[in-house]
Amino acid sequence: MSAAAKRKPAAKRSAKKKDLVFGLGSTGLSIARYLARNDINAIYVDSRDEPPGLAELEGICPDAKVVVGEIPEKLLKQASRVIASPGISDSDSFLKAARNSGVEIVSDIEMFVAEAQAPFVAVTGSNGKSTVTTLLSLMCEAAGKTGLAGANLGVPALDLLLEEVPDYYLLELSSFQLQRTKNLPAKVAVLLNISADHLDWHVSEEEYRSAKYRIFDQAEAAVFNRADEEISEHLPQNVLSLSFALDAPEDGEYGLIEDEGDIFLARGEQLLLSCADIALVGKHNQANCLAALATGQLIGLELSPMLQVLNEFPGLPHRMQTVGQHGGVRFINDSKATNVGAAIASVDSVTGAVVLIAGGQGKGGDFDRLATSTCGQLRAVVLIGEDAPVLEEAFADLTPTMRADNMMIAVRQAAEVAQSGDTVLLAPACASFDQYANYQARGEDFAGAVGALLL
Ligand code: UMA
Ligand code: ADP
Repeated sequence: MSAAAKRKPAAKRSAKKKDLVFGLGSTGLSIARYLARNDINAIYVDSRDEPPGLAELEGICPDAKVVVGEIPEKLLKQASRVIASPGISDSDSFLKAARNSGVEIVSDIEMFVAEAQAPFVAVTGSNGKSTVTTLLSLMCEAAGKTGLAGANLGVPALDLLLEEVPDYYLLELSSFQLQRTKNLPAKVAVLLNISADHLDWHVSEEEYRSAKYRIFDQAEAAVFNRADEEISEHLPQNVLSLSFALDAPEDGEYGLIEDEGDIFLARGEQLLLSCADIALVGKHNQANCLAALATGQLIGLELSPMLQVLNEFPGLPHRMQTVGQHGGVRFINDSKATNVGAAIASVDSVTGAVVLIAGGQGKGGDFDRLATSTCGQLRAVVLIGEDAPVLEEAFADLTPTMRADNMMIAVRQAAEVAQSGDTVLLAPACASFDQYANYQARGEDFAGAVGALLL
């Protein structure tokens, strides 16, 4: 079906009722750009009094109706459907009212899928999504294909349609986006791992996991983590699938093999690359590399350029980045470790004792698990942010804890307690929004504080 034919229902809808776009962050603006270039008039709403995208929205569609702050439910009478930003949870009162009135709620991903003129790879998981999506983008480039990466990472999905049609779209998808997307016929669906997260958005861990499994629903092929039995149980039947894990692989699957004292990434019995030659740090990143190789195989990328990428890519900013070294102590910024699973992987990937800086908005995370899994390696924990008391309780009797009012104090306290050979690691296990605009700002604050300390 042509793109114009597919758009027809939306154009028809606009004659009577309109799309109602809920949320004026980066997703909302990408939806506005998409609707404006298709001459579709919409209503724009945001529950914040001063949403971040307001001024830009005026430039995109100056005549559109915009409502901010309290959103009257009667607006739903004019709405053909609500296109909701991912950060707004289903428990939001306006979305509840929409559901009660029978107004359909959709995601920008649903709209993207209806328009995309190239196959797409969909990547999800609790952790490692951005790393794997970026590896795939670099691997495509190295292998002479075009791969456009976006969605939860960087460019919102609908803005990818502004670029020339690539060989593959590479979509990083969050559980929020997956939960609201019915139609997702991925060329390859990749599920990296699942550990509890976002329990302030999802009503239960079960709902969070179910959202992740949706990635497989209509996929042509799947890449999955065989170490998680529950993931294996949700694999679609009768589709091509490749597994990865950190154990020795069966024929054709991806894993690790030890050979003459070295550990290698391997496919079946074939040794591909020594782990010592991977630029990324940590066991979790070996898993990410294996997932990217399996996915690359399924989209027809040649092996040798893919391995070259693994040899060279040092990782994205704010993920296991060394930002300073002093008196035998290394300072690592892993601000993107925003949940318990990530922070455990982060501590595990460091050799020697760790002084951990953690805290922020806990999102209902299981901090007892964090404390018991890491305490053997921790010299101390410095706690920041609004959920510091909850973390303090979890670490009590296991690891010495300290509280810090800001990052500068946290870094100073951590440096004082660290001994030569230790690592001071920012892996907060929490979202940053109580103290910062985002995880990047938190990571920059940490790097700045380390820089000031070492002056
Ligand atoms: N909000 C309101 N009222 C509104 C609209 C939003 O209070 O009317 C709040 C939300 O509750 C949320 C915040 O504003 O706390 C931002 O939400 P949003 O969905 O409007 O944000 P966008 O700017 O559109 O960014 C979203 C993703 N954000 C979230 O899912 C929270 C971005 O992922 C994504 O890059 C972007 O769309 C483009 O697709 C960020 C993220 O933190 C990186 N994602 C989570 C994660 O990776 O853990 C899932
Ligand atoms: P996401 O996009 O899913 O948040 P990233 O690739 O940005 O994932 O990595 C975020 C953090 O998650 C990293 O800094 C690291 O602490 C942790 N992490 C990355 N990959 C994995 C993995 N495969 N398993 C567990 N933790 C991981």
